[in-house]
Amino acid sequence: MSGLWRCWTLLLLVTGLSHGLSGGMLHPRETPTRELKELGGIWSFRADNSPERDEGFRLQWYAKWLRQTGPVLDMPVPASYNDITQDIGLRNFIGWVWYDKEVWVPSRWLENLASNRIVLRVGSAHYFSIVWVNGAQVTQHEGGHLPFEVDISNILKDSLGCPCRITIAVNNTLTLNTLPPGSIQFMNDPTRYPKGYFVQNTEFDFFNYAGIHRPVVLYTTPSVYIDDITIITDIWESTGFVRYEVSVVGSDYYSVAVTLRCKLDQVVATAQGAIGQLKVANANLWWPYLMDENPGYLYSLEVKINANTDSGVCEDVYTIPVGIRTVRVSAQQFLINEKPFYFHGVNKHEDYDIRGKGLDWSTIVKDFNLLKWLGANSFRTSHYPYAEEIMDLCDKYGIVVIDECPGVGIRQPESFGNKSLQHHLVVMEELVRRDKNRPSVVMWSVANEPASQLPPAGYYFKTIITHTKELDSTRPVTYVSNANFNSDQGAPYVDVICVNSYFSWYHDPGHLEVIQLQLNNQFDNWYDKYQKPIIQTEYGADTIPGFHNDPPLMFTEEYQALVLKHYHAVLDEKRKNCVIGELIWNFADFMTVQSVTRVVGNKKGIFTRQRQPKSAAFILRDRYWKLANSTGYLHKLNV
Ligand code: BDP
Repeated sequence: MSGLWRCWTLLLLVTGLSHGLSGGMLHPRETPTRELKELGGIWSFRADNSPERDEGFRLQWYAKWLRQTGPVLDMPVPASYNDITQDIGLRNFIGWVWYDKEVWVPSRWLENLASNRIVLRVGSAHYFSIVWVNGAQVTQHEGGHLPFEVDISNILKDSLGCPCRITIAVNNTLTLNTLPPGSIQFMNDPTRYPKGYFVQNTEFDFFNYAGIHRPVVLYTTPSVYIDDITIITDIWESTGFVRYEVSVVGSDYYSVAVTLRCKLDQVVATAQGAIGQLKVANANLWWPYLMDENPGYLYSLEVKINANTDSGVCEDVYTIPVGIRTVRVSAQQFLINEKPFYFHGVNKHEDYDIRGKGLDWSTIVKDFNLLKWLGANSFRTSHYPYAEEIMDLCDKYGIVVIDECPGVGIRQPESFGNKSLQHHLVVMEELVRRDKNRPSVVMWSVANEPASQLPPAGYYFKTIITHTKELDSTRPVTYVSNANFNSDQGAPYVDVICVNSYFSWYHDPGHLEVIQLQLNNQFDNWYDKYQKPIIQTEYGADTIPGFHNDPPLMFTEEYQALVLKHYHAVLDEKRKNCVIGELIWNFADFMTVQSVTRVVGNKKGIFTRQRQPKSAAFILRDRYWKLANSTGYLHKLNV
């Protein structure tokens, strides 16, 4: 076992991962009682290139400014570090990298620590993170796509007048028990590889970008504060119901008042108490994009608490958007507000050119504009949870989301063992905790293309799906399969069958003429066996923009267009009974590991990585608007 590996495993043992979550994970917002300070921008950065990747820990890089430990780079946050420099070594780096930043915490925050808390929150950092403030370790987190936070008030109590040093070490090493899984392979043949040479193997098809990917912020709350809010909505005739539960930390003696306002800021309902229900007469429902002239209608729920503390009355206010809608699955339909919903959308990636997976507002807004242009009403967060900033816009625009956890590439038997399972359960807890109140999220996906034909997959997926339903009884749960319908062990437990297939690409490459036969059989087989609605969650073809050939050849724009047309012919027949959706693979080209089947990344996008359309984008656009029209809602929009 090498040092790198040991370093990683030991850390997990020493620090002891906690299972079962406590507390909420509300998105930090400014309110009359809360302030927020963004810590984005340039951070100091240093990769630990020591053979064991342990120099930073041995020499305690967290105990001083990183620049005092050796040479540092300027690194943007949020961003992946891989493509920022010209250094191929950093692009492919595996192990610990270190970030630090000097932060001035506002004096008034520090002067009010008796009645206020200061919380440090990281939107996401890939994959394992340890955080120090002024040299003291304050938290750690496993998992690259979900937020974590820590109350740092105590550490800061003597910091008035001094800058504060925030240090974050991030390790991108994946093991067979991480999500996604991966493994380090040491190349021990001295005639072919230098001493200590290793590579990281993964079984998922996107580049393992790493670093601090989402915003790092400091925010305040009063010492008695709203820790979590859970909202469940229902509809009866024209009345909407908003059930809420507020959890408060810091005191047992408090009162809760909630106020629901419509878009015009008028109060539509109020209630008192930590648990309750609001009734909204003639409710404006939350509808998906293209199903109503006002898609994504959001009310706003203001939660206000008052508590008696030693230092007087303490008030906290938090406001959360609320979409009133229901979701239900029948044998042949996916119903939103009891109306059949057909998913015509895309799979995406968080993949933004040189920023890698770092949050980037321009790309986010451009992508939503392209989705609207395309007439897409939905996407799957393939293959990991996306930034909260993206999810906010899905809620706002009515873009329906299948919210997928990072359970991608679960292919090795060890990744179905108890250790992996326990971690997967925690990840689902974190995901549901973060996204449970989002109207746009209509289904959870616990995995993509696992080796679900393996015997332990049955127990594994039964356990995860059952647990997810216990966490959230209001949404269906699925995972995405590419296994044979007869041998898939987890399919009995899903609510919707989600299948990926690449006929005429990975199977029978070049043979467009077999698509329709094979696709018909695929749907018939799954439906006959399970009588559950089916989504074609992936289909597509790699296409180099500007490559043309007629008759169509693989990799040309003509070939991609024809793959789509053959799939669409079958989908049009099957959506009359069992098929409830189609999601193209992929919205845009994206970066992958280097391999002989990837030409500077995966080229199955209907848009390039720079978001320019290939021919297929126009075909899909034509189709999606027609599909929207056929649902009968579009006439209201006059389009
Ligand atoms: C599917 C995977 C997806 C890949 C795609 C492809 O789910 O992540 O990118 O194939 O190969 O099997 O393009």
